[in-house]
Amino acid sequence: MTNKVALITGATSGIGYATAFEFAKHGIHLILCGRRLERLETIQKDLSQLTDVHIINFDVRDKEATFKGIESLPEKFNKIDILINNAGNAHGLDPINEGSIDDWDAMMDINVKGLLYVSKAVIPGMTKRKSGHIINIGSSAGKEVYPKGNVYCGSKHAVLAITEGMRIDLNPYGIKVGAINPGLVETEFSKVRFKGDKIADSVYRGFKALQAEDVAEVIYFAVSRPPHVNIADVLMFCTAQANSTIVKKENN
Ligand code: NDP
Ligand code: 8X3
Repeated sequence: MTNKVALITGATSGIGYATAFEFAKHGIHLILCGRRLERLETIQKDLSQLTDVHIINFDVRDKEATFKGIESLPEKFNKIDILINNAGNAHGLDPINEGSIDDWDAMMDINVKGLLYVSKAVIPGMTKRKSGHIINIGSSAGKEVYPKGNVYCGSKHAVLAITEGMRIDLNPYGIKVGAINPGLVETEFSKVRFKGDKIADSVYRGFKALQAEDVAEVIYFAVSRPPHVNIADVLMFCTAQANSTIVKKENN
């Protein structure tokens, strides 16, 4: 994998950061994206001991900044072999009749439209070179709708549909496309969803949730398969989780 270049969105925490670290261990050159510049700079400093790292600081909702950041990559990083569309979050957990429009906008704009903007900027290089690998981070919420999950589940169902569409349309170019869909992963996800620590701290209590590193290992497995193998779709849960609503907790 040495000398391959991977662009990872949402690399400042959770699954994106763990994937950056996993890729760095295997010598993959990294373009790391996110909104929190200080974190990007710290991660760049740390991972530069393992591989070459370039950072781009933009909000995936900002079309112009997204295109500008990706179009102005230095020569060494401008041939992207692997795109990990990971940036995203849930915002709120409310019945549809009580949901916040700002939360809905955030989820559709980041999880769906942001993924499209980044892909639109990266795909031309891949089609030109007739090679590349795109992994979209979906969710079990993209396969199953749970109570109050409405718009987040909708955004992740869209990610899965877009993944399948990409795989079909990019098939003539030999580009691999797949989705990795985790269940509950203990990251900053719930802090964002519930706007702070109070509720978030209880989400992963009483069972061992997936850790970001567990997902990163599966992502690395997918990108390190031989040229004829494409991992098209993975659903992964922690052992305690059976589906979106059934989780075996210690006090059950
Ligand atoms: P985190 O909150 O830890 O990480 C989210 C990442 O996305 C951060 O790096 C954040 O960076 C970035 N991000 C969020 N909004 C934007 C934006 N507008 N522009 C650019 N970057 C953004 O959560 P996870 O690691 O858990 O989430 C990563 C992905 O995994 C998401 O797509 C999520 O839906 C999915 N997922 C998570 C699960 C879970 O239970 N945790 C389960 C299944 C899927 P910054 O704030 O610096 O911009
Ligand atoms: C994150 C998993 O169950 O919180 O995508 O929606 S869940």
